[in-house]
Amino acid sequence: MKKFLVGIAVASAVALALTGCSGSGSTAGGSAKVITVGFAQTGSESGWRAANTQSMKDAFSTENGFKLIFNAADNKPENQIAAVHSFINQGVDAIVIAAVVTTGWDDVLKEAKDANIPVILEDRTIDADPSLYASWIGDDFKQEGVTAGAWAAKTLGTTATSMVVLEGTTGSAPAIDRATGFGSAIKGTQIKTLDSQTGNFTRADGKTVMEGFLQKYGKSINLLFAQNDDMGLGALDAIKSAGLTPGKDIQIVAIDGTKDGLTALSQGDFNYVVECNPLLGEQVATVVKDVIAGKKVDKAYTAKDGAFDKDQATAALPTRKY
Ligand code: GZL
Repeated sequence: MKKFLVGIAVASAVALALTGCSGSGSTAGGSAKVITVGFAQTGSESGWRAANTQSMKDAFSTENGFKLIFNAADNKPENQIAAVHSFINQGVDAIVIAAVVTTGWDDVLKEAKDANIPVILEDRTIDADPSLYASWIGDDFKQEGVTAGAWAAKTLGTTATSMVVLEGTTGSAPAIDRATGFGSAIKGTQIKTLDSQTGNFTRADGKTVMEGFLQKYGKSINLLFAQNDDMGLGALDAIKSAGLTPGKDIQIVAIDGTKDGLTALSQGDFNYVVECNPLLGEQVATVVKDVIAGKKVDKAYTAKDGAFDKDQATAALPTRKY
């Protein structure tokens, strides 16, 4: 599994684009053939998703030799399957998928394979025969969970701690893997889970579910693990409305590292934020061009992720790209 530094990927992709020496062969006049790509995005559920979508649209530009057909599925798996069927029927050159959930992909991916249309996964992984897709580009969700859990274990593990969890989209790879990683990191500590429910990676649902947790458990909650910044940001409203102080009465650890999440951390509302880099577009575009050109590509490209405490967030904010 290859780790990539977005900076290096950007340099190589720009170099390839400038020299025009990538893409599927060349047409008369030496210009590369336009590559038509169908992109099945989850939807627009979070700040992270907005940054990921922009990164993909920037990379799959006409200047870079692409025609992008973009579909946002409103986080409905059935909409995504329909979008991929449509891309196949349109005869696109390649399909990129950020899968809402991990299951239900084999049949439509077999259709893409039968149509000789390569599939590349970005962001989320799926449970399907690996021969049905050329490559995956994304972040290590399990490690993100381990990093968040290790902070919780170090900070609160030796005192009786009651935790509630705002889970991501049910059945999605980040929700599954972050929970696994976090659970492994707090094993054997005094952190006990009071409740765990999905907030669908959105602020609105994060607030609603946190309101329910507060009605049920009140001041006995010491820690909130929000599987993305947006649900944690929604929970802040609920915590403050309950007359409690986030970051103090209830400590909060979240994952994504968006500007809003790092701002909450810098202001003391959050206590720790683990990064999940959404700027995947350049790497995905490079892999698509290589696949179309018949070059060998790795099965997985993993983005580098960091983590932030209050001071690190304050230092990072002035130049934060998303
Ligand atoms: C993670 C990505 C998740 C983010 C959420 O790579 O799939 O989906 O953590 C987003 O913010 O909605």
